[in-house]
Amino acid sequence: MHSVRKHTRRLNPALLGLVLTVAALAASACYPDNPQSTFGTAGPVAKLQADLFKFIFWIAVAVFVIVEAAVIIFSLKFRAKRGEGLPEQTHGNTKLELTWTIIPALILVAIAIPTIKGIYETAEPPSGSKDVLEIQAIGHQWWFEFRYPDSEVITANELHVPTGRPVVVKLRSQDVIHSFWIPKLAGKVDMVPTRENHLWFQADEAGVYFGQCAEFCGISHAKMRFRVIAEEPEKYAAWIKGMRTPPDAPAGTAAEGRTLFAGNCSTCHTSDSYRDGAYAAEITQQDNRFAAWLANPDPEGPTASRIVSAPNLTNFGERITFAAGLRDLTRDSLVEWIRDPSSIKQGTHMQAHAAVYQETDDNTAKLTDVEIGEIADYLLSLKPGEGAVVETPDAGGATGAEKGRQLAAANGCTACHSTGDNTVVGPGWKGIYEIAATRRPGLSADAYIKESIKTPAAFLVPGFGPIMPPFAGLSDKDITDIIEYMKTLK
Ligand code: HEC
Ligand code: HEC
Ligand SMILES: [Cu+2]
Repeated sequence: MHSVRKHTRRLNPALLGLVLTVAALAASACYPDNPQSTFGTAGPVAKLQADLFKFIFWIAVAVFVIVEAAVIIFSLKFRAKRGEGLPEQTHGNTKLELTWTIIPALILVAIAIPTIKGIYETAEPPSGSKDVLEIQAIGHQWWFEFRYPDSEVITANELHVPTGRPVVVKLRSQDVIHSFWIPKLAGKVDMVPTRENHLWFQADEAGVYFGQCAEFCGISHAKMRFRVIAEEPEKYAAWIKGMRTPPDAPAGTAAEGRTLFAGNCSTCHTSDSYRDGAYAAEITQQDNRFAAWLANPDPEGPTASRIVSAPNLTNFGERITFAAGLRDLTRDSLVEWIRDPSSIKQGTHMQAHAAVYQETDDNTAKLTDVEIGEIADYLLSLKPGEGAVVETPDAGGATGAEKGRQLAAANGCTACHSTGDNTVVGPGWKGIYEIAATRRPGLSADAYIKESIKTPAAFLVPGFGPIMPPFAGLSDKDITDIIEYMKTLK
């Protein structure tokens, strides 16, 4: 007993070493060159936040040193001495109490002033800044979607921004609460379903910055990352132009891959947002899916159906990473992902919902190695081609049946409906106009088709479930064009 007590009283050098090592390791995360360190700031917003942190930190250090020093000095100086009785008992000291109330109040005021100023300065770019770029970021389990409304570009997980230009990011979520954070540039601000938050930042220097979801959002929360690619304005403009340029037709294995992709992957993934009208169509489709879920929440989450929101893969071959910043984009890593997404990221909605992973023993893709390689080759071939840029936006052009055909493709109708009489997900559209006239007594073919599009649940074709999302965003004119197109499908 005696020896044990003696032992614990001495400082154990091994333990001290361990504590110091762990502390040093933890502190090394603050090293400014670390990709997620908030100290190596690369723009005005992050700098403001870091400066405020340092200001408060040094005040806290001063308070700590003064208080601890007083505690030590007083306990040494006034400690009980042998033979002394109780010290003199006093109660209250107005002067002292006023002092230690006023000093902390002054310290809090000193902290509050720059903090409140900072809240305003991080909310909006300085007034008078011109040429502010607006981007929309949407959180999904477990990836980030980025939309550029001015250029009608949609992409995922890699946010391209021009250097030296303020960027306002509108933040939303289509499932749970996420948080948007780019340690070296700005953050964090929550992405909350059904409401819009925003933040702004500016990248002063070109570079690749790490982003991370900073609000626990499910099993793969830690694997929900992204990259900010800040580049000189000319390079940024070239990237936007590239995103509006279709790739050249794939050849060889990539051409085989395109067919496999269309059959297995394109129900969820869009890969052609350069097409006229594709930007609006993709957003309408997603918003409808989310609105339908909000109106009638499924306990399994907004992704209970077979079609879930998925990253837009337009010109995917240009990306440097994928799977929400988890892997560098290489053929090998892509093959690994397609074969078994959970080997890279657990719980993806891709593996949980895509037909190609269902009903196998280990949930790996029902595709041969050759087929998986072909799909990877196709995805890697998606780069801006030699063809012309598709100018944004073009409302004119096609009318009537041709416009209807384009609308059906752009809105994803053709992902579920074939033009033959076979079932893909919904009934085939062969002879649909004649069939429509007979479906609901009292409803004309036109009225029935309109109802089917706006409120599909009002009547279910026998043998089918309530899978079709409502397309509330289509105008009467659009529906007339779709009906014109349906009349041609005899
Ligand atoms: C049921 C809908 C669905 C289907 C079908 C589907 N995916 Fe996905 N895919 C997703 C979702 C959701 C994600 C995002 C996963 C994550 O990061 O959590 C994703 C992510 C990806 C990514 C990474 C994208 C990025 O921006 O980093 C690639 C590449 C990909 N899928 C390829 C495919 C291929 C190839 C197929 C066909 C074999 C396929 N997907 C089928 C839903 C789907
Ligand atoms: C997610 C798959 C899916 C998508 C996308 C989809 N539909 Fe459907 N559609 C269905 C299913 C399933 C049915 C049958 C059940 C029902 O009546 O709702 C159906 C039924 C219909 C019907 C009635 C068919 C009949 O034989 O009576 C019409 C018309 C229709 N869809 C039009 C469209 C149009 C136009 C679009 C695009 C704007 C579209 N659908 C998009 C799945 C889909
Ligand atoms: Cu998240």
